[in-house]
Amino acid sequence: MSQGPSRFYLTTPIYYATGEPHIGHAYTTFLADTVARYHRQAGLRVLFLTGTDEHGQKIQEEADGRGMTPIELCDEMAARFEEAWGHLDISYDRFIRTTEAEHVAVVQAFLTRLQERGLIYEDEYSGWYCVHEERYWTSKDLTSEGACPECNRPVREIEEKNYFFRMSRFQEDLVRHLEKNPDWILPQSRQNEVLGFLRQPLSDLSISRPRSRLAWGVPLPFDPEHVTYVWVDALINYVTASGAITPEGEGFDDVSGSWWPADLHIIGKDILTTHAVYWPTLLMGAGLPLPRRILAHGWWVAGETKMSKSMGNVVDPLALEEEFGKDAVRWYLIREMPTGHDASYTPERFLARYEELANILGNLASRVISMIVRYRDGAIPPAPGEGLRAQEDEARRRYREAMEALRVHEAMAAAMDFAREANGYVEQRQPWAQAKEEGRETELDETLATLARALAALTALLFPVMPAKMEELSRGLGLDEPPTLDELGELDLRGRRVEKGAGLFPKKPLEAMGPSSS
Ligand code: ME8
Repeated sequence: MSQGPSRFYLTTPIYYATGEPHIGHAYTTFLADTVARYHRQAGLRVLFLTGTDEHGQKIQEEADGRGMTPIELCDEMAARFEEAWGHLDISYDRFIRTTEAEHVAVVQAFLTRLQERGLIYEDEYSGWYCVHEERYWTSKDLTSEGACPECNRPVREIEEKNYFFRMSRFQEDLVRHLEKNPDWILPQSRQNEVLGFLRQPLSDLSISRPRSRLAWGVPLPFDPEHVTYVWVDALINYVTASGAITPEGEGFDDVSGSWWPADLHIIGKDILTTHAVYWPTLLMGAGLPLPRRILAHGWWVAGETKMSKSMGNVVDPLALEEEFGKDAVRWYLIREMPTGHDASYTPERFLARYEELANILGNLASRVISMIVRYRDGAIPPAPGEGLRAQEDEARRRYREAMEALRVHEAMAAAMDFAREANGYVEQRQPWAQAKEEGRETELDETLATLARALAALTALLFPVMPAKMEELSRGLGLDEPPTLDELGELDLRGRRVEKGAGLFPKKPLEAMGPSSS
């Protein structure tokens, strides 16, 4: 069904069902959506997975605090995420919830497999636990104040019987895998970080909690008095959704015919260790192939500080969307953050990126369509339209190269540079002068055909990041939908009727950013 180069399986993290989707979740999900749409446009069959992480102490405590049962909270939050993603045009193929029966069965099958291979043992655990990160820490991991090294929150001391996975056995195999695949984790700095981490001896991984302390989880198949550690449960979602393992536990020895292994896990850098150390060693333990690539992107900060719910400084993407439209929010987040690095959210930068859309792309589209209406009665002239062909080819080359290397912001910059060149071409050709002077009809035809073609190329390049606006623009050019990059080669626009729209990106004042911007 889904082996070989004609398929692409990509995932986002599954987000905790404890709070509303915020701009950080939206960024990861937009990035994945852009990559998914790019691959679909290139003719690949795509499985794009997202979902919610619904077990563990964090969920249990949040539900208790709200006077709800955990499943009531999860039902409400999963619906909230699905609604937000639907609203923001996320083209996911599968939304997984870790409370689904199929997933619970696959987690149990996975653990049974590890158990049968002699990789699970029982021992006393004593150490520290951070509920917010759902992570175990040793004393030497903690900050000098004795807090969680990841989020700086207080940690709890734990002493209990746990089951452990023999993660340490796979340390050497993992180092070898990283050395053999220098681009396994992008950006490179994250790959180095993981290699650095693996210079210390790797300990075994606690994979369970006693039911007496935490009931909200997947019972261990070999000891129902314990539930599965939520990170182990959560990571396995990627295999569940691939269809590799049946609920009866079949499939470990042959994943062909399923979507496994994933081509790309997109995550934030906060969850690098769980994805680049726990996950591959668990897969090695189960005898399953590893994901082909991991992209660990950077962090959105507000001014100088990390954006987080507890800091009260998270930006609500849906509020921005109401004022500026979803594609402007998608554009800002994808274009502004150099993929893999941190970026700071400011209302001024948001507006600057919006103006880029309005002044360069929106302006080009409205000028070109208006001139075709005024000078050629709304029909794209039957001229070759080759005036910007070299620039277009170069933009496509840069765009493809950047997308394949997952430098998505650079791909978008290449598209926008091409729009700038098209505006420059208008200035240089001066179609209004060509229209006024006798005998320049052929020249004017060529100018307008070239510009119409440039716009069509822009709809192809920008569709993955701004699907709704690029569909609107392609309809304005008399096309049913944006062409794919491959279709551009043979695109014939001659005689197509253009249509003036309402303006793609209406001008907005700074005040539109809300009170915080003044
Ligand atoms: O960690 N900037 O879920 P989560 C950029 N359930 N990205 C951000 C961000 C920010 N300020 N804040 C959040 C979990 N993110 C686990 C995952 S996967 C098997 C289990 C994004 O709800 C980023 O992708 O805390 C980060 O990795 C993810 O949200 C964490 O989401």
